[in-house]
Amino acid sequence: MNDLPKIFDDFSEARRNSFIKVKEYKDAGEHIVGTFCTFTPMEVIYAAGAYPISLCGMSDETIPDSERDLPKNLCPLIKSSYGFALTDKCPFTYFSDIIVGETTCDGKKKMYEYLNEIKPMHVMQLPQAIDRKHALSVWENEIVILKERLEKEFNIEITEEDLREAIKKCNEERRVLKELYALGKMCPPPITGMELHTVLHGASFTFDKDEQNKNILNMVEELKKEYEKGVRKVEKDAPRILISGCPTGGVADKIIPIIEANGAVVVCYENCSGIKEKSRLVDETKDPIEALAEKYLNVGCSVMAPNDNRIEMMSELIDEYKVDGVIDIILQACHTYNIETRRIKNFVTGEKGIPYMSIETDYSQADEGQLKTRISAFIEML
Ligand code: BJ8
Repeated sequence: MNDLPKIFDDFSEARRNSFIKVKEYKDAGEHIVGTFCTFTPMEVIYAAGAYPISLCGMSDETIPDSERDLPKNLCPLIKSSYGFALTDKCPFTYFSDIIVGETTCDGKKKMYEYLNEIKPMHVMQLPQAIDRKHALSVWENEIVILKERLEKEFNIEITEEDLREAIKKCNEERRVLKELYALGKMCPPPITGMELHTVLHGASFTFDKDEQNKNILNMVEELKKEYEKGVRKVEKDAPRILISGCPTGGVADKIIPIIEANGAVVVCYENCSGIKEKSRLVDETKDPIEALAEKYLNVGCSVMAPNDNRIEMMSELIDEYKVDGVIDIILQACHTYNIETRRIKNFVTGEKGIPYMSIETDYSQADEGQLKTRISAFIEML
């Protein structure tokens, strides 16, 4: 039986369904930990017997409320997230026992000071470069401090065994998601970029990871079977796009359909809504704290300076996914990604020899017309 339509539906409904789930979990006495970033070592949260959930705001609905406290000229992700907390409109924030953030960009870390007035916050002090010997030990210490905070908060003890179990569980999720990403390497891929985004987005709001893994593997198998039978969702010669830059949860519905309506296909998401954190596993053979520190410190985010990890990953992905063009999405007022565009553009057009475009956007629909014109001209050129 072909389960694909149901599986796609389940993933597209995952965020909404998790609004109900989160209440059920709370009612059953479970702990919820809100998160904001790919640098958060999720394993420590699972080891504490709690459930992590992303609190990144993805709509402009609460931005006017947030602007009572925050400047207008700030990244929409930060304003939206804070606005949802301020107005109690996000059930995930509402039900979080504690929120974990990191000192990534200036906007986020300063917003956390105000968020702390609404919810208990734990801010991890992230080193801003990995080319210092002490960076790893600083991050190891921060992971220990997070562990101790969760132990105190939930009145529990997190053992080495708990951490090892959690590492295995998260690695398993990464392995399964990599099977899904790998579909994008096929020419043409058996899944559209929008479908891929829907599944990845849904997966970030799923509590039951065993169920999620089963559904994704089932989906991958079904898609391959249909492909073998000759079913094609994407034209053979569709230009293949890699999306890079800021997290795209709040702008994907605006941008990806324009890309795909113009005949191209998104084959890979390099950003935090995609493969950035998933590609590298945590070493299961090492001391768990050291292994976690190594893994998360190497996330190729633009808040790191220099950020060679992003270049290395993009280089591999462009080759593996046979990418024809890169679209770098910058959320308005995100200085680190915005400044990094020059380096990314030079690398993509120079060393990799393929076209590149950057898009600066926000959560409103105001630039939709302009985006249609620019993206269609870019794709025509490929
Ligand atoms: S690891 S990309 S999730 S910091 S909030 S930096 S868009 S101005 S989200 Fe991020 Fe972690 Fe890095 Fe990933 Fe810019 Fe906005 Fe800051 Fe942002």
